[in-house]
This record gives sequence, C-alpha cells and structure tokens, in this order.
Amino acid sequence: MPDKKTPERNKARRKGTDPKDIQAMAERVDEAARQGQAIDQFAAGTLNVSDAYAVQAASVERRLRRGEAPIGIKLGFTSRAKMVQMGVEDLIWGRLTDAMLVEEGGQIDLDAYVHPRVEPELAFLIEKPLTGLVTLPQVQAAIGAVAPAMEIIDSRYRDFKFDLPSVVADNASSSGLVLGAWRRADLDIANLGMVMSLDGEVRQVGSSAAILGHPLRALVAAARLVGEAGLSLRPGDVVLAGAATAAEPLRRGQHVELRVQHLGGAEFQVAG
Ligand code: OOG
Ligand code: MG
Repeated sequence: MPDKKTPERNKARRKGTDPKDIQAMAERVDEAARQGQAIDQFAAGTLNVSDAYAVQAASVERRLRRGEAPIGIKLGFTSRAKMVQMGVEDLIWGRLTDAMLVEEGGQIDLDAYVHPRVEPELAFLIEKPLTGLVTLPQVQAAIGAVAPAMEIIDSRYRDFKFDLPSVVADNASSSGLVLGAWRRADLDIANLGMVMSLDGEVRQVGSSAAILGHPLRALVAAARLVGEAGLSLRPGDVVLAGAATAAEPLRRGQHVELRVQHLGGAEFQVAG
C-alpha cells in the first residue's frame, strides 16, 4: 500500500521500528535457527528492547504457524555468572515451544544447531495463573512442581556475540531444554548444590542460590515480565529459571549430566 502519510504525521509517529521491518527481522532470526546458520547481530541502534520483544513474538509466531505449540517461558541472565559470561546486565525472557524439548536420556545432533552450549537450571511447573506484581508466597502457592533442567542455548549470532536487543530478538537464544523428573515443590530449594559434568568430568559447580539469590525470585520476575507484555503464566506452563553457572560449549559425542541436590538429575548425549 502506498504511504500517504504527510511529513507532519511521520514526525508525530512513535519512534520505533516499522511493523514490516519487525516481520523481516523475525524471519531472519527464525530462518537462521531453522537452518542452524549464523547471522550478524542487528546493528547497534537499529532496534530498541521493546521492538526486540516484538521481533521475538513474531519469530515464535512463525514457529506456531508451522505447528509448534507453546509450553512456557525461560528467563535469561538471572545469575551473576551468566551476566559476566555474556556481558549483559538485564534480565530477559524468551518463549519455549514443544519442538525444543529434548527427551531426558535422549540424543541431540549438532548439525541442527549453530554453536550450542548447555547450562544448569531449575524448571518450574505452573499450577495456578500468575502475572504482574506477585509475592514469594503467591509464587510458592502457584507452583505445582520443580525439576532439574538443562537448557541448550544456541545464539544465532556469529561467535555467540550480541547486545541486549539482539539477544531478545533471537528469543533469548532458546533452542532446547532437557527436564529431569518433576517433584512437588514442597522442599526448600533456596540453596541446592548443582553439578554439571561433561563426559564424567565436573565442569560447572553452583547453587540454586545463584539464581537471583533464591530461584523462586525468577518466578516473581517471570510474572512481572510476562505481565508487562500483557500475558500470564498459565497452568501447565514450564518456566526455566535461568542458569546458575556459566554455559559450556557442546562437542560431538559428549555425554552431559546434571545432578541437583535433593532433586535428582538429568542427562543427554550429543551424537558422534
Ligand atoms: C542468552 C540466554 C541466557 C540464561 O539462563 O541466563 C540464559 C544467552 O546466554 O545466550 O538462557
Ligand atoms: Mg538459560
């Protein structure tokens, strides 16, 4: 459609990205994920954070149109270790779909990814709706279960390097998740030891306390962030709380295992 806007109206327009550009950027990150091909991050200043979330939503919408189903959300940069590793200072969130689920004990193929890394997390299962400003007791009452989890992150950007808007647009590097067994969240999870091993060698050691000082705070943050987006955490949703330690690059043939104190563990294999 021809643009009939007067210069005055153009000037009055909210400063931001054109919806057509949002769709084009969404296609770019989505195609990179689909093909496991690295792309350049968006040039500094081309995208603000709120438009980056619009790109994220549009890119995940493309997945849903291909038949994927939403299963929940993930948080990013909830620990100091992750912020330092990636040089990013703000909490972010991304959207998870069923196609990202990797069977516990199962196998992944590196060809499907750009340069995947794995990180130790906790997952929560939402039992009651949660959105907006909520308290820790409200969060506690809304959780059905907790599980040890590993996230497989795979930034679509070259060299795994990005600024905040770029990583938000790329769905917070969401790529895969491995869930251990769920158990009722009736134990104290404030400070659980977490050990991640690659081929039997301990590579990352941390505590659930590294996640915002208490992993339940990740759910307080998740409720606030989805609330700001006009959304809600719904019963049945999975929430990944964010990594407790830095992430480890994955290599062919590797066996990856996470053990979490009192919660058990999860493992998977990288095909050779
Ligand atoms: C962004 C995602 C961060 C976490 O757990 O902190 C994240 C990235 O590091 O590529 O998933
Ligand atoms: Mg993560």
